[in-house]
Amino acid sequence: MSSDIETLERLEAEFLAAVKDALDEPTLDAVRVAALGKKGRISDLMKGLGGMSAEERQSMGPLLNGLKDRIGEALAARKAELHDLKLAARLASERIDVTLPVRESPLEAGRIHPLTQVWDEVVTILADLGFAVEQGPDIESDFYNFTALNFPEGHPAREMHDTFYFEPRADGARPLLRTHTSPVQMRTMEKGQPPFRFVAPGRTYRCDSDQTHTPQFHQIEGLVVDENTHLGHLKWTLEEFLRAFFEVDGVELRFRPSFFPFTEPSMEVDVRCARLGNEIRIGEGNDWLEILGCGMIHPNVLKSANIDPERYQGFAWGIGLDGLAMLKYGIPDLRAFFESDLRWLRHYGFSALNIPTLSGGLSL
Ligand code: 2NL
Repeated sequence: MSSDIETLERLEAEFLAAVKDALDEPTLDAVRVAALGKKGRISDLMKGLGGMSAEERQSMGPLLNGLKDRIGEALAARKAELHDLKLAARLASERIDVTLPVRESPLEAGRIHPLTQVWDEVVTILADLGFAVEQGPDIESDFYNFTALNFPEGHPAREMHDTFYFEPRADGARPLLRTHTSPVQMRTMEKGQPPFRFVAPGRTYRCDSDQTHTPQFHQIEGLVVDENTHLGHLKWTLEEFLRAFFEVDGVELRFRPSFFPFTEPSMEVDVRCARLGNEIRIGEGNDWLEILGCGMIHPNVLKSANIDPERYQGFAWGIGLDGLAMLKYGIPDLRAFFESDLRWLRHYGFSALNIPTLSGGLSL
C-alpha cells in the first residue's frame, strides 16, 4: 500500500513535470493521452480498482481520483498558458507601427525634367492645332543643314551657326551636327506632296557655352505649305500657340523685321512682359522679350524640296525649347538642365502622372 502511494506520488511528479515542460499544444496533448487517455497510465490504474478488495478500493479510489483531477487541472492550466503565449508571439510578429509614414511610390519619387515637360506641352498644343510631328537625324549633311535652306556657299551665316563638323569622309563630304531642326522639314517635304502642316522638335548643336547657351540645346520648328497660306495664318498660329503655352489670356505679340536665309520676309517676335527684379511676367507690363523667329518660306527653299513656288507658299517658325522652359518655370541658369543634379530635379521637376493635356491643364 505504501509503495502504491509512492508510485502514485512519483507518477504525479512525473506527469506534472511533463506538463510544465511541454512547449506546444501537440506535446501537451501527448502528455494528456499518456496520462488520461483510454490506454493512459492513470486510466490503467483506475481500471485496476475493479479487481481490488472493498477496503483497498476505498483508500485507492479517492487517491486516484485526486491524482486524475490534479493532472487534469494542470493540463488545462498549461493549455491556456500555451494558448496565451502563442497569441502573444503572433501579435508581436505581426505588429504594425501605424505611426510610420507611408512609403513614397516610385512614381512620386521620379521627376519629369522641365525640358521634357515643356516639349510635351508644346507638342500637345501644336498637335491640337492640327500639326503632325516629324523627326530626323542629328548627324546631317551640309546640304540639308545649309545648302537646301538657301545658305549660299561661303555665306557668313554658315559661320554664324558655330557648327560642329566631323572629320571629312573619303569622298570629301563633311558630316555635321545639325545646327537647327530645319533639315527635318526639308527631308519631310522631299518625301511628300503639299499641303504640309507639321512641326519638328529635336536636339540641335552649336559650339557655344555660357549662362544662356549650351553646346547642345532643343528647338521646335513649325511649317505650313499650301496654295493660299499667308502671314495672317502665321500670326494667328503663333498667337494661339503662345497663349496656350503661357496659360495667360492676354499674351500680346510684336513682329519686327529681321533676316534669315530661309525666309522672306523674316521676322522676330517679341512678347509683352513685365520685369520685376529677376522675375519676368508674360502678358503684363511695358517691356518686350524676344521669343522666336519666323517668316514666309523663301522660294529657293521650296524649290530645294521640289515644290513649285509659283503655286505654293508657306510660313515657318523656330523657337528654342530650353528658353521657353527657363521663362515659364523661372529657371535662371540653362547649364543646370544638363547636370542631372537630383536636388535640382526634385525642385524643378514634374510629377510623372501629370501628363500635359489641353482639357486637364498643361502644367498642374
Ligand atoms: C529662330 C529662327 C526660324 C525657320 C526657323 C524654317 C524652316 C524651313 C523653311 C523655312 Cl524648312 N524656315 N524655319 C524659319 C524662321 C525662323 O527660327 O530664331 N529660332 C530659334
